[in-house]
Amino acid sequence: MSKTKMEVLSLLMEGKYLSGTKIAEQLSVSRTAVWKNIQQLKESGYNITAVTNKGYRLIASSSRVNESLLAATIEKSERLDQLIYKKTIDSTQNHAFRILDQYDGNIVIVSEHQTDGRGRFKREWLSPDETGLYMSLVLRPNISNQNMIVFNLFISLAISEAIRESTGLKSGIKWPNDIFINDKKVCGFLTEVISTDNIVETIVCGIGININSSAVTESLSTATTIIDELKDTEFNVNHFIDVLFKKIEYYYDKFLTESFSSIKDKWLEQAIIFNRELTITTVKEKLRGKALDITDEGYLVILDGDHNIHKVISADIEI
Ligand code: BT5
Repeated sequence: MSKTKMEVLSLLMEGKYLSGTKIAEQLSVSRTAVWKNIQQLKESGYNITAVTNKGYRLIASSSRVNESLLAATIEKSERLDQLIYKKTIDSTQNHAFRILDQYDGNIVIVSEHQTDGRGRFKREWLSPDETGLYMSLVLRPNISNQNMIVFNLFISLAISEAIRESTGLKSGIKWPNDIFINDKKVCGFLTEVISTDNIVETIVCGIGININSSAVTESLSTATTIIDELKDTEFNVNHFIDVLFKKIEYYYDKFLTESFSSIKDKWLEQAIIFNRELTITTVKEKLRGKALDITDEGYLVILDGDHNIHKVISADIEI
């Protein structure tokens, strides 16, 4: 698909009416070029209507993942090379490990239903059908183990920014691997790596995002969904996916080329672990205290009740 066609599609993914003039302006192309690209998109099967005085609109269910829109999103990505979409799967994370040797380059596996979704430390990740977005990214960074430590900081900012930008909701980052809205978990992610001789060859990052309300998420008092939080405001999952992958790509690029300090201010702005009493469980100990800072190397600095400073690299945090 040509760059302009992908850009036109991307604008239309929001599901709203857009005039030819507006699209032409935003993409700095002529109105005729917009018209031609729309015709070609229609010929390739995209259902686009045109209404006088309103403009063009892409007709696609806004609550279900549309496979061809997802494919178009991945096709325009400069970092992601291969999409595997499965309506149902045991776990996108397990599938990633099964197939990662079959493809070179970066892969993304997306599903709408997992029968055996997992969190960290073999915990369960509830993934009922048609209620969430479950995906695993297989990335080949070729960096040292030391540089890997800050990966979750970049990914958490990508996810939280995508939620904020496409919904207007004030999501927040709960270090190390959750995204919260109104103090409830809307997304969890986990990062696993394959490394040899101190070099990370493969990252497998699994991301689970609760979209639609379900009996399962309702039964978890600590969980929420985007739709629950939005109440009656419209939400388009295909537009959200488009924004999410743009953010992931942007922050993955930054992760490869820049240090954490380049995004630290933005990250701190969205972090929800500061200025409150925390219970922190690491592999070594359980602490109560307050988070003071996060270092450029990705360590969280904790001040406990006895005024001792601890630097933790990974932990479970209760807020
Ligand atoms: C996580 O683990 O939060 C990482 C979850 C990663 C899930 C993705 S989905 C795509 C990919 N494929 C997989 O199989 N996994 C990844 P953790 O920090 O261990 O949190 C797990 C805990 O979150 C559980 O023990 C529950 O308390 C809670 N939980 C389970 N399902 C949830 C849900 N849908 N929403 C919110 N909280 C949930």
